[in-house]
Amino acid sequence: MPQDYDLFVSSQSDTPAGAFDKLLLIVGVVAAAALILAVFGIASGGGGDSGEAAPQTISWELSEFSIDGPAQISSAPTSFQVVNVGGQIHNLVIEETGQSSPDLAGGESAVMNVGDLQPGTYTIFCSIAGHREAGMETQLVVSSSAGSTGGGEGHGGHSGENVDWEALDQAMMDSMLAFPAETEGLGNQPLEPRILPDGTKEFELEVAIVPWEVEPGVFVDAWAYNGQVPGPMIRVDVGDKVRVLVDNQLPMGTDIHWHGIATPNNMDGVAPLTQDLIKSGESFVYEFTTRKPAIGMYHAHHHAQMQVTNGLFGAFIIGDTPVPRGMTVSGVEIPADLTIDHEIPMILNDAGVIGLSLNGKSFPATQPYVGKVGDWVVVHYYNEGLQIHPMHQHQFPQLVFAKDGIPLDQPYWSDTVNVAPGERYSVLLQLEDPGVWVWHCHILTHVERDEGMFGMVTAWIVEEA
Ligand SMILES: [Cu+2]
Repeated sequence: MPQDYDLFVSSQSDTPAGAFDKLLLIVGVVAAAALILAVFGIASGGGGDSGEAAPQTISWELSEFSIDGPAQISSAPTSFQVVNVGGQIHNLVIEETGQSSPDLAGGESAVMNVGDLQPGTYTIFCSIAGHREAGMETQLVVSSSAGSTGGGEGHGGHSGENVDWEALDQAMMDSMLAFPAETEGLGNQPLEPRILPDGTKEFELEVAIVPWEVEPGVFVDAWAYNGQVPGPMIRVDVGDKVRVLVDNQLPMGTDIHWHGIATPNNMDGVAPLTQDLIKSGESFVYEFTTRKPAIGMYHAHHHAQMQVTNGLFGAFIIGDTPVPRGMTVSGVEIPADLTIDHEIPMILNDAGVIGLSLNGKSFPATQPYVGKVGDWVVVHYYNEGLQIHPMHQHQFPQLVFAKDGIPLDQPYWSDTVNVAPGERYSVLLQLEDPGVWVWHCHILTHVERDEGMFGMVTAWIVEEA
């Protein structure tokens, strides 16, 4: 497989003139779809003027650390649709009535039938320890159904009465037109080794907390290798002697596990079983000789639920994983002489301070990918998050040819590739048609919210050859 990172990096940074025109085109289509949805939403939202209060469904979004929903609703038979769009476990409790949703993991949702709430002011909070104090508390005013013309400020209600549908349309259009947005910092950058006299390839990783612009203007305290999220990409050959010097500048201990890569047991990176914890301010040297090709990753194994999701993950690729050149799969012949024009490691995350993201960025800060009609693309999906992500590529079917870096005897075509935590899928696709083609996780709350498009979305900008 050719090493194509120059092309990869440059295609990320230069967006050709005309890309925005193409974006405008798809935005037109999407606007039409949004209009249709809005019409259906109104049609199904109840809220007629007959005087009898129609049942209503109120949407709530839980995240770190806020509860987003309407400030005011009218008294009526009410259900709460509660969605956890964050990464940690949350719930929703109504203090005055004691009603509670189940505990929801990130991405989960539940419907609470709360009945006919009497007019008054209610306190809504999350009862997970510390979360209310951290900001997960809000007030809900329930007004009598006769006087329910006010409100309208709540953005999560969607009950059909006090929702500003036009504002929802506009928020989505604006968020999409903001793509691609420039932000500081780019992860996955190739890390050059120092070649020692005996041929050993030596890499240095400094582990520290750094400011990281996840989405435009939003900086988080990322836990990063060499100041990048994902950490720098390490690429070596089969049979290489590898040395990785780790300098821990975190406020706590850490270690590094080489996921999907064979190492001596004492290099597996699982403190305290295979090594001592690399304490704050300490360093450690990992040394191993690579045995076979791998689409591997490296990440912290100590308090990984926090360290990895906060950014301590990166791609580690060994040798060449063969692409099925010359093979015929489901009637489609893969050219024997194809050359790979773009090779893209795409690391998925959904939790910690980084949150729902592709390669450490949330839409519209995700990198656009630019190619020409006819180009062949290899993508390595990595999931370093806590949830499964069905990665959907518009227009171009993806030939899954390796799972966890292991070549498949029977590759298969898929337009949506499910990637579970810890998994890697390598896919081949060809950019067959010009235009802007979006590429995203298909769990819809991972890509869209009331404020518009965000999270796990990017796009191909395909030009005529
Ligand atoms: Cu997802």
